[in-house]
Amino acid sequence: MINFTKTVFVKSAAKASDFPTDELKHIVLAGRSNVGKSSAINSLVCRKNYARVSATPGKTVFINFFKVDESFWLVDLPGYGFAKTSESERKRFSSLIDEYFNTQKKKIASLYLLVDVRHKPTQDDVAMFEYAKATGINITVIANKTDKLKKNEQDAALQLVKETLLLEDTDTLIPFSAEKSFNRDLVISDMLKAVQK
Ligand SMILES: Nc1nc2c(ncn2[C@@H]2O[C@H](COP(=O)(O)OP(=O)(O)OP(=O)(O)O)[C@@H](O)[C@H]2O)c(=O)[nH]1
Ligand SMILES: [Mg+2]
Repeated sequence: MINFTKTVFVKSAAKASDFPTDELKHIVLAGRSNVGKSSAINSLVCRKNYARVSATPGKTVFINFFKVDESFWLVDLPGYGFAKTSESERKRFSSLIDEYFNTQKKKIASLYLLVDVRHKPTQDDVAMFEYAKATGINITVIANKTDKLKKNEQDAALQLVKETLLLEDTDTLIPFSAEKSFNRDLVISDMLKAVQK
């Protein structure tokens, strides 16, 4: 059984030549800046402040590679859609992300698209979802920050995520809270299934 608490941070990649060259599979976390990708990694590995968590969004500007129990790569992509990022910075990391997908696609076991359960998914979220579908990348949607909603608000919020991303019955949507580690086990078992396939 792969043990998530045996995770080590290996490197931050600023360019394609920094990407891992081994054959281990990749589990990728993608989503808007501030949605909680780094926090989700902290929750999964049971450590606080392991993956960098920023109060100011747009801080993860490199692709961070964590190796889980010598078994697969957990990949923290820089968040998109942060308005205050300069045009040149935005271009730099969107080309970094493009390069990542173009060169690593075959190794991606699954992509986890994090969305903020409180908000309608953005155009960028829809584009990321469609990209994964069109490329044949296995995708799971994680609706993060459920702790910020009341129980009776959650169903409608999840429904809005489903409708906006045009999820089909075969797609997986997991309500999650990185803050409270709600559904951590479910996310982990989904990831392990993808890696072991
Ligand atoms: N209440 C609550 N806050 C959360 C949750 N997940 C993340 N946050 C907060 O949201 C903010 C952004 O979290 P990050 O994990 O840095 O987000 P990110 O997606 O890695 O952001 P970038 O690195 O900029 O792309 C931080 O203040 C977190 O504490 C959650 O499940 N619940
Ligand atoms: Mg981050």
